[in-house]
Amino acid sequence: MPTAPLYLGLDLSTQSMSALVIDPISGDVVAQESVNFGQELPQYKAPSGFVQGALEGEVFSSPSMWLEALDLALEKLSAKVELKRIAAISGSGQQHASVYLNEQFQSRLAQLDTKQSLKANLENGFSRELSPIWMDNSTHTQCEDIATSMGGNEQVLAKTGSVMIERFTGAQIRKFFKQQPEAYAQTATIHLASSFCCSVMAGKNASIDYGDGAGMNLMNLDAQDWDADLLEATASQLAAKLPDLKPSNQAIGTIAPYFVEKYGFESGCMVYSFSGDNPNSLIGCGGAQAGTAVISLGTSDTFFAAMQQPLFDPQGFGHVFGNPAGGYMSLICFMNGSLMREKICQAFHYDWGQFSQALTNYNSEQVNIQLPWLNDEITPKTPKNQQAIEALTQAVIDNDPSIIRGFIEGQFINMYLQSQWMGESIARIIVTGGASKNTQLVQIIADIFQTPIDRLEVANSAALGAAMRACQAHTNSSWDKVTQKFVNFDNGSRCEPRAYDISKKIQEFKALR
Ligand code: XUL
Repeated sequence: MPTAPLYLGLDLSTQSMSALVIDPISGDVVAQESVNFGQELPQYKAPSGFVQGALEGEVFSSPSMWLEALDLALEKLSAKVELKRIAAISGSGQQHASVYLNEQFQSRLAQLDTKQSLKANLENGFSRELSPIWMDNSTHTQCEDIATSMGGNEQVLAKTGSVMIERFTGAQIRKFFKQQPEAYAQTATIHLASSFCCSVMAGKNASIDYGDGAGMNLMNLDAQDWDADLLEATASQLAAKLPDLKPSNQAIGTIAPYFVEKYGFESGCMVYSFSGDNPNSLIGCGGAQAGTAVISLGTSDTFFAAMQQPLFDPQGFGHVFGNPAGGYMSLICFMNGSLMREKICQAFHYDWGQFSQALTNYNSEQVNIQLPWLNDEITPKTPKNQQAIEALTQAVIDNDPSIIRGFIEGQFINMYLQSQWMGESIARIIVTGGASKNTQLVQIIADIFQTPIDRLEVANSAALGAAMRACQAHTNSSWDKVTQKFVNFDNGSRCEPRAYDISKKIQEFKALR
């Protein structure tokens, strides 16, 4: 009996490289593998996948580490599934991260040698060893420069869907151009993490899709093309260094022979454009159409939803990206996500079980809402809050874990307030990411948003979304059909909203600021 084709989704996230394979006949995930950067590639000295730079606010990751992880992930996957059954591949990348390649990159890509690793093949292809990633907020000056050249942030917002944002790629490129002009001049191509990984899989330069491209402050949302004025305000010769912008279902080509010979893929296996992790998660969570919002509880927390028409956040903290299924998606990103929850857990020397208990066993009289900014926050832009830090220290001394609930309520009241500009009516929320396993925490979100919350069977919604995009592009199926087939909810785990006086809580929250 002939075997059915399978689809592969890759996910290059902050902390790991994952691979997930889906079967369109059964609708099941048939194999999953992941390489944790910190644990499996400790030589990069990046326990959580990133390193701090020498200057305040700089955060980098290593594209060589990503390449090593890609080889490793495919090697592990090939032991689990016959890779010749994969008909098409797509992928996902942490958003905004930029990769700087020299003249040699393209020719090296075209002749990858199977006797060497990807890292060794491409090692002389970079004009910058490290990539600034989304956690970098060192580009305040460059944001101001570009906004001023454009006649103000309102103009940038109207063109790109976001005001100038420190972690977005445009300001990062300008910083490189100004601070390392020679290395910038030697840069032939600038990729995003997503389009870099896609180029490697296809053995040739890939386009950037509208989903991830919109996170650069360089793409004109209306024209769906690079904005000439923004390119000029950012860095010289930039148009020549950027790949084309194309829809998310763009066919890039067949897989590079390297992967055929080394891991047993079929030479006809197609590679489709990669996209950002949030646009991929939108698809993987079944949010391709408006009405469903997604909350991703990862290193950062994000809130996003499909949008019929682009609508901008008047406060400037939110973003509009391309929806890989067509149209647009909104997004807000919070720095005080899991890193902040981990800080609280560590302060109390708790494990996650004890943390969850503190969220349920509480006396409502004792819970005081806290500002959730134990680290600097971007939504809204605010430095870490000394009062909150001191309150946490005091609660640990007093052994008063009720503050944990105060922090978590504060965290999601902030998310609720910051999501109000989106204007879509939300009938349900899907939560994904590591912390979505925590039922007590998810219940608090359901109460604050007064919306039922579902969880997926699959933990990695970005990799699932990427695999679904490969399947949709390859079979030309409707999004409804693909969503119905692959997006399965963990039925027993729905959280229905309970009574919650949101107006009173918002007043309490606002009084703290
Ligand atoms: C979104 C953002 C983060 C990264 C994390 O704007 O910066 O969610 O995509 O990978």
